[in-house]
Amino acid sequence: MRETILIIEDEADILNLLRNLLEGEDYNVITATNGREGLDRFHEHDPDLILTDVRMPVLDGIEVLREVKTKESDTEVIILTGHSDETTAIDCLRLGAYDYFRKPLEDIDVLLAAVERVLEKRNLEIKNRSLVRQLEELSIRDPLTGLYNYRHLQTSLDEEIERSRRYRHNFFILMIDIDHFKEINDTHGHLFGDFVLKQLGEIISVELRASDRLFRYGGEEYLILMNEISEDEAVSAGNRLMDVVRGHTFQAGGVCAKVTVSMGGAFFPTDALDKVNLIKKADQALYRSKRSGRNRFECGLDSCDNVPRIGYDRKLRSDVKMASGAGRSSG
Ligand code: GH3
Ligand code: MG
Ligand code: MG
Ligand code: MG
Repeated sequence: MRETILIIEDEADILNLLRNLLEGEDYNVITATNGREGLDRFHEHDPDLILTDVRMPVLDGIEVLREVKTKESDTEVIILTGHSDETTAIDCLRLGAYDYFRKPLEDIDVLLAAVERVLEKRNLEIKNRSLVRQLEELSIRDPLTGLYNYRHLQTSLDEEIERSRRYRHNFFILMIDIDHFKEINDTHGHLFGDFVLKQLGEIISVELRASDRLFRYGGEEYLILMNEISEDEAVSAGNRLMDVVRGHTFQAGGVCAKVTVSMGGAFFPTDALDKVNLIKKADQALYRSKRSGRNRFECGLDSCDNVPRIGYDRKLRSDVKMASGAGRSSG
């Protein structure tokens, strides 16, 4: 790809010399004759490099440099100065210019080498940054399903608890475990099992709001983090997910299978005030779903053990609330 270089220079002969030179090296060259015009070109074209004079009418090169460097742009700047501007040139380096050259430009090859070098450096930096981003992204994903992984769940929960405490928000976690998944593997093979894990992640994702986050919690376990949600909304979301899974048929390689899931949910802060206990509450609710026959959704009620553990149904839930007098706040 051809790099774009913006030359800002008020002396026409220097401007033309540089333009011819850089075009000769196959760069895409744009020009401006003062700092104001130069900044306009900069905003329009987002050039890779700016070669700018210092002393110019309307707006000088220092101001151009300042503006470019405050814009978090990747644009590099090389300064062209008159002989008397040595201290200015050094100031420019401090402000983030890559290099400076004195006019008249005596050794054009040195300037061209600097242009080549700074563009190489810039491209390398951009590539590195994108690699770092890719690595960061990989480190928070589960390779099979592409969902967020267990490690990312831990940091996300820490952050969510922090935020919810500060802004007095509540949030909900929903743990999902596939029922008798071992049988899927045993009957149809591990590859088909992998396919089910992946596709289940996909059909759950479709149902979620943009602000919900879905994690692969473990082997055949998922966890959804739903923020700023009322208990009623969370219960409907959970019930909807149960129905979506019940209604789905997994089909691949001539095999057709249906699965069910058991789910357990817990609210912050009504069910627990910290991460460990919140996960424990959801896990206990999930365990109750399993124990009462699977293919069910339960929520972590307050730890009072005389409260009957009832399958999650909106009406039953409010009956439980009234009967137990637990006085949980919702919303
Ligand atoms: P339950 O209803 O009690 O949850 O029964 P289950 O069979 O789902 O639970 P169990 O914990 O006995 O078995 C989970 C199975 O999930 C066993 C394990 O081989 C399988 N599993 C875990 N991770 C993967 C994976 O990445 N791919 C496949 N195909 N299977 C996996
Ligand atoms: Mg000038
Ligand atoms: Mg399990
Ligand atoms: Mg299971």
